[in-house]
Amino acid sequence: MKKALITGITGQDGSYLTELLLEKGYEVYGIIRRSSTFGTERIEHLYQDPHNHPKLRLIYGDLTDGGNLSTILSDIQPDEVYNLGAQSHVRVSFDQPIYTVNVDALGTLRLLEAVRMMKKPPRFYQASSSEMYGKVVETPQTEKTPFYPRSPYGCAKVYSFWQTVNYREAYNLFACNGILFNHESPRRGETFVTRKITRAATRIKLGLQEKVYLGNLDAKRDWGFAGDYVEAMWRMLQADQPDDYVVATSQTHSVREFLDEVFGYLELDWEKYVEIDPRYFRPTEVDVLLGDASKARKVLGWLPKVTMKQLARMMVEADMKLAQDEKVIKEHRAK
Ligand code: NAP
Ligand code: G4F
Repeated sequence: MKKALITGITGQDGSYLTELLLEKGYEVYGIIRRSSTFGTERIEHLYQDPHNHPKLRLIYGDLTDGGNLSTILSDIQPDEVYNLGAQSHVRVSFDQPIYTVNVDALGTLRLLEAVRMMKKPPRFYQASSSEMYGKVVETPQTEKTPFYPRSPYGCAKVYSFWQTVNYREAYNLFACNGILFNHESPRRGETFVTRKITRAATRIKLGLQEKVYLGNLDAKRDWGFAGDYVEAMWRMLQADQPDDYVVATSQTHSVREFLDEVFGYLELDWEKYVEIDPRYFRPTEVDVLLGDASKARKVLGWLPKVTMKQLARMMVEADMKLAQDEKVIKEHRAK
């Protein structure tokens, strides 16, 4: 039975990847951070399922603690390591640049060092990002497009990208970068724009909220479904050779178009409910991202299955259930 270790297991991608690896018969180990609340909602259904015992195990750790990462690796001796842990919010990285770099850049280096020190180093996946292209120098973006990051987050991810390449070349590690374009799901964090919109629109539809405050509506993103994208991560670590791959849908849409799709599906006119709040503008913005995933298609046989329109509807339907539950609770309290 193969063993995988995942940092960021409690996040959106960590939860989908855990599902995928358990289905494939892996023993999955996840690093979680100690906090005063649980924070394991996204993997609760997997953890509570008796079929997964003892195949899913959670261990306390943190990307800021290199000694702890080494201990975890030598205790588990995993075959594959997926480094998904990060302070992943671009806007927040302007408020917390040093913390973001500590986790997203140095955290990767700490983990790579722990991997390198092992007698039998595991295969390594690094969660690289389309944010590295930033102020894009060509469209669409491929594995060969130069980086021009536009945020502390983007800069940290560029650092981790090159450390991963360097560890591959210097120490012959099987280390891969997945350059993933934006991917969303009903499990997306509620402060990212797609989920913020689907949460707000469904609550507005049920009379639970009146307005939603957003920033730049002209930004364009290549949005895919997280469930499709974790399959690409896994395929990278099963390939004959380690390499770097763009993972994207090759379609780009503006925030405005996403609003049209979501509010239109709910038969609402978003212009009546959306207000612009400059707090959500970024000091430097990434205006448009569009990926070319033809290498992943050719080498890994990977293709996205869900379009932006299907994704928006999937998220609306899930958030409508949440909003309905909230409405029942609200009405019950009012009695
Ligand atoms: P996410 O939902 O924000 O999850 C981030 C995960 O990292 C959480 O489990 C979080 O733990 C953990 N984490 C944060 N700080 C940590 C630390 N100091 N030590 C250990 N773990 C820490 O992010 P996601 O959307 O799943 O993305 C997964 C990875 O892919 C991230 O590295 C992100 O930067 C990258 N990425 C994402 C996208 C995208 O569109 N989603 C695109 C390209 C790249 P808590 O639950 O305790 O906070
Ligand atoms: O949803 P976002 O916050 O995602 P962003 O900045 O593209 O970053 C996400 O994707 C990256 C991959 O390219 C990941 F690496 C990263 O970890 C994260 O998952 O914002 C998308 C766009 C931006 O241009 C932003 O300015 O939406 C615009 N936007 C407009 N109003 C907003 C809002 N973004 C947020 N979060 N909140 C708003 O109210």
